[in-house]
Amino acid sequence: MIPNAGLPLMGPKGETIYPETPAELAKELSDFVKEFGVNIVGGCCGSTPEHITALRNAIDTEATARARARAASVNIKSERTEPVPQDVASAMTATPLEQEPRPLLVGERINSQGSRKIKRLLLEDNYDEIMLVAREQVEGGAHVLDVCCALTERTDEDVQMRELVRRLAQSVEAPVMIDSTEPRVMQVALENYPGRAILNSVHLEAGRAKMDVVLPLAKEHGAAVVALTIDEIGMAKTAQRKLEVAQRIYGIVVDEYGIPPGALIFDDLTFTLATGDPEFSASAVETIEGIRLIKRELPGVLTSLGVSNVSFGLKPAARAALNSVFLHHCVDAGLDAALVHAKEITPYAEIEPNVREMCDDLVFNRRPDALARFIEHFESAGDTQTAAQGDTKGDEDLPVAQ
Ligand code: THG
Repeated sequence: MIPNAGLPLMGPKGETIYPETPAELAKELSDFVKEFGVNIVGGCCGSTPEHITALRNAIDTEATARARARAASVNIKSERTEPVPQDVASAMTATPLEQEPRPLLVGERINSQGSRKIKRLLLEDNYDEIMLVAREQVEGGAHVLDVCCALTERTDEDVQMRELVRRLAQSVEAPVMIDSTEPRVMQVALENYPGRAILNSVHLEAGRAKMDVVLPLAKEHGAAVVALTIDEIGMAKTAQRKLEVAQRIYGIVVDEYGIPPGALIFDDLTFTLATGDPEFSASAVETIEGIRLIKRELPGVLTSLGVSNVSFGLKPAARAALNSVFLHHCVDAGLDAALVHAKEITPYAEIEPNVREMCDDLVFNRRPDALARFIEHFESAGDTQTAAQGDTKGDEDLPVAQ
């Protein structure tokens, strides 16, 4: 509610007078906050800095009262108990994090560590061409764009990130996901992005210290947050451990910082199935079950995955098939968002039944020779099935070490 400071009156010289005092406006509006749980208040015509100061003071009192009531587990009248679905936003549009149908597709290509082409363009400060990659992804179906510009060759990640989010805000509709390990880079991005972004990511790898730096930024800017299921012991590998780490993170993000559960997105991590390492042969199943557990035990939160990780090291055609099949099963388990190369995702039903079955064998770890059969199939298929190959030429098609 953003009302005038009372109904305007005409003064003796014909001037407009708004009669409500700061105290009156503050009282009126804070009553709406207290009684009806109104979330946004402000002043319109006739309100002065004094009106807003009085309002702020009244609301702060109310916020403190609510926090006390919450701590004492008193359910005050206006407190909402149902998780509220959250949107993210660019300068042009709002995008629900909960897409119907799922998942929210997050374009993965603007990534200095996941694309040789982007790495080269960033080294050249060629932002115009990066914007073309951005638009191409949106045309290919991406709802949100992940943006990572970390480079070992440069020390100005914050400067490049600022330039990227400013340009993205002007030239693409899709909101951004800020992919950085540096809180300073996240801060610069949030301060320069005229929308509601997603931060990618927080975790507990070195304890909670970093979360205590990043979460206040998320709170200040209203950002949504991706949280990886990593703690001091390392990356959680079983579904149960993924849930345990997620529960601990939930306690910090939602209970302590008051970030809504609908703006907390758990990435329960997936590893490549391409190595044949027995330690990881059940990793995709654990990831799928982790998604199911997190969705069941932590109502209102969302889940996300860097889907392409599952196929690192395989040939492009094999990757496209495996990524698509894996994504399908994750979505079945409740996955809400997926970092993908949107245009290379093939609907499950359109994948050849024998390929689908080989992918299922590999994903669900159903037979010891699953990887060998899968690789063999794509070796013999040669390069005729490379419809989903990268969009670059020469060595830019080669895998990038992560
Ligand atoms: N979770 C979260 N964020 C993430 C990841 C995750 N961000 C980074 C990454 N993982 C997701 N992004 C990518 C980007 C590219 C690729 C995979 C994941 C990729 N690139 C090709 C390669 O390396 O072979 C293409 C290389 C090229 O074009 O040069 O596969 O898991 N929260």
